[in-house]
Amino acid sequence: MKLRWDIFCTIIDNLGDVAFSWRLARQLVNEHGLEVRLWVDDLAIFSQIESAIDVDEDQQWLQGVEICYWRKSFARIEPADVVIETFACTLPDNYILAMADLPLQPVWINLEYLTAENWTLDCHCLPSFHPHLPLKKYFFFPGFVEGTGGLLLEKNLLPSRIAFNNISQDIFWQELGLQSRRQGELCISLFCYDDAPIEELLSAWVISDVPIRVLVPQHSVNNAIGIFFGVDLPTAGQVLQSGKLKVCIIPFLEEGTYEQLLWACDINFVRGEGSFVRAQWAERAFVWNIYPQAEQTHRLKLEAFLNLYTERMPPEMSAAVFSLWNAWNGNGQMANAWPIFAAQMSALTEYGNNWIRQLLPIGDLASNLVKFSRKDQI
Ligand code: TRH
Repeated sequence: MKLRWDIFCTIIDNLGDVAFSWRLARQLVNEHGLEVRLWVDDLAIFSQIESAIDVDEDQQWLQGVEICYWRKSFARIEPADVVIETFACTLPDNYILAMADLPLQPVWINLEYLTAENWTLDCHCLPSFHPHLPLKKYFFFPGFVEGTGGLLLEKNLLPSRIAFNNISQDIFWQELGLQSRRQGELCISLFCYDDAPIEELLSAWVISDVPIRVLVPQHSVNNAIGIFFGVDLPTAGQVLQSGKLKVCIIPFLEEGTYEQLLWACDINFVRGEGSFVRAQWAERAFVWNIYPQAEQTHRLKLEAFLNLYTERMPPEMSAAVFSLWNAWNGNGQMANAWPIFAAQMSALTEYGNNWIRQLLPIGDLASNLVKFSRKDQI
């Protein structure tokens, strides 16, 4: 009999949480043959990353996953064998009571946010006991080193990326309604938060030595781009030009197409968690805009990742990465940092391959979760 998993996801803001949960759910079905029910509390936001979602349906099947609308008034149901609460979302009370009533406790996992901070190694897989019910919940930390849960990586991702050759790239640009890239042109994708120093970055690009084509999937940052070029809010299809810089606004892409954008560009500016991880598998130079948190705790996260990612880099490459990433996250001058970073681009692409080889032995997050859920001691 197939093991049943329930994944619970609340959408706080943005798209990252649901994009992550949806990716995990599909991988558990496709690669591990599990029966997965995904509970999401906002189908409208979900439909922004998965256009096949019917926002009016409380229950629907998509790509082998049962998707359920997580209403506040949650009917009592039979819990699954493995229960995942993503990012410490709070499970419905009557679901928790139903878990406690089962003769065999489900494996209950709180799947945490991604961070490279060392303390996660001490907490990964630790149980926490419910104060008054016979239940325990395990903490599971995604991560970049052995002793963590690893990162989401589908079996076919790296082979698909390798198969994405020059011909596929040309087709990709055509389908976006854009010309193939010109000789010597630098292609950059841009996805970031509103508070990133966009104006400074665009100014540095305008005076670049080489032509730069920037692809911006439609999102809130378009406002800042419009202000920079002195035009009204730019929309998909618009191309804005100044000096060496050409900014192409493209639609917000379907997930698989966004993946190809990351593969087709030389440098990817990414944010949050999802695009940040996918940029690493793309094996390209990338720049991370971290999700801002209260009391600046994101600064520690940024520093922890930078230390780990640059650990095996030569000093000048590491300095270039530190300086641009810090500036992009509000701590430094983009004008100084950009040309130094750009000069390291080819070396960074090569380094991207070393980095992936460092990540692969950890195993992928979905497989690690499945292994953990089957462990005898649980
Ligand atoms: O949307 P985000 O800012 O999500 C964030 C983070 O996950 C953060 O950790 C979390 O706490 C916060 O939400 C609430 O950025 P992220 O994580 O990159 O998610 C965006 C998803 O959208 C990612 O899976 C890539 C995908 N995407 C597309 O499918 N098409 C596109 O065109 C673009 C730009 C992104």
